[in-house]
Amino acid sequence: MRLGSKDASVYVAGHRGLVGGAVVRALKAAGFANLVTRTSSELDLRDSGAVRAFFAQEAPEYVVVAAARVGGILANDTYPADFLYDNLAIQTNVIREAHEAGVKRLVFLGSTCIYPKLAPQPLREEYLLTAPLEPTNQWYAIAKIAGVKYCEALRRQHGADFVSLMPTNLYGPGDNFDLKSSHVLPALIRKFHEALETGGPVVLWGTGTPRREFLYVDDVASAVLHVLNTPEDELHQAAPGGLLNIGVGEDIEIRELAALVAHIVGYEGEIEHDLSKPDGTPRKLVDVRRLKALGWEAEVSLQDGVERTYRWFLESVAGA
Ligand code: GFB
Repeated sequence: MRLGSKDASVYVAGHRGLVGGAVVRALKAAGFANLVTRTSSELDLRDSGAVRAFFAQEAPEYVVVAAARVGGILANDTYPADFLYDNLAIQTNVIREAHEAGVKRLVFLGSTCIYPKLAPQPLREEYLLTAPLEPTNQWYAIAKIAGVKYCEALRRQHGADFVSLMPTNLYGPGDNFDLKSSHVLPALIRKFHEALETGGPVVLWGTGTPRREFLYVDDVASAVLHVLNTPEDELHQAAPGGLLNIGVGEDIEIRELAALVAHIVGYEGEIEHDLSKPDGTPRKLVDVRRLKALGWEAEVSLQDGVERTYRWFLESVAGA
């Protein structure tokens, strides 16, 4: 059932993360005051008993599952067991207990790495499970596919109004800027910023030829709100299995992204490549027709989003 009244209680799992934080900001800005949150030290979402007790106590009406173990290509490749187990445990507990507690609508967030490595572009929702995955993040992808399928199974078996949203690569204020575990965009902001001091060179991982699509985190939050607000029949017609992509509809080569970030930061020195690091999937541009048909579109351009994120980095990370 769609989110109607501003008094509805909404549980945002993972509210301290990049996406969860943006969803909370967007809900508050839209006038929703009855928000339920827990930090990971207050509630370990991998603990099924604790999650059950939490749902019994709070009985939220709506749930956004933005809690996950996430990271860039190297973190995914280095900690496969953690990425697989933590994500399976978190999402299984939250989705199951939300269903048991009679939650009216649940939005499960994943990533477009659920689609096959060499799937045709742009990636349509129906390409799920049609070919092998990208090896570096297959562990994370398999966990997220299980979450998508669990929501779909609950819809099918019990009529649960649970949907899955798969955003493309995300970035924005609140991102992880740690060079070992981060995604490419925050890594490049940090590397170019630090190279202003050291003089460079800046070292990019891989060949720089893979293409990626980048979505500003406030746009994801607006998509989540849009889906929470969409009437059931429209939502089910647009996304029969309950799966929807979120993206901007255009991508960019990593080396072009590096040039853009260098320009915004003001770095003019050398750029080198570390070819011992993986490239990952060559391309993952998403098809956003389903969400567009429901009336949603991304608003923040890459240039604008990187500028905003660099400002946040200067205030909150570099200046901290
Ligand atoms: O963002 P990223 O780590 O993850 O890397 P994926 C994207 C591309 O940027 C890869 C290159 O081709 C990297 O080799 N790259 C260049 C760098 N320099 C850097 C750098 O300094 N740091 C990083 N991190 N990359 C992740 C998945 O894949 O995307 C996750 O592993 C998830 O599971 C996420 O799906 C959205 O786009 O390759």
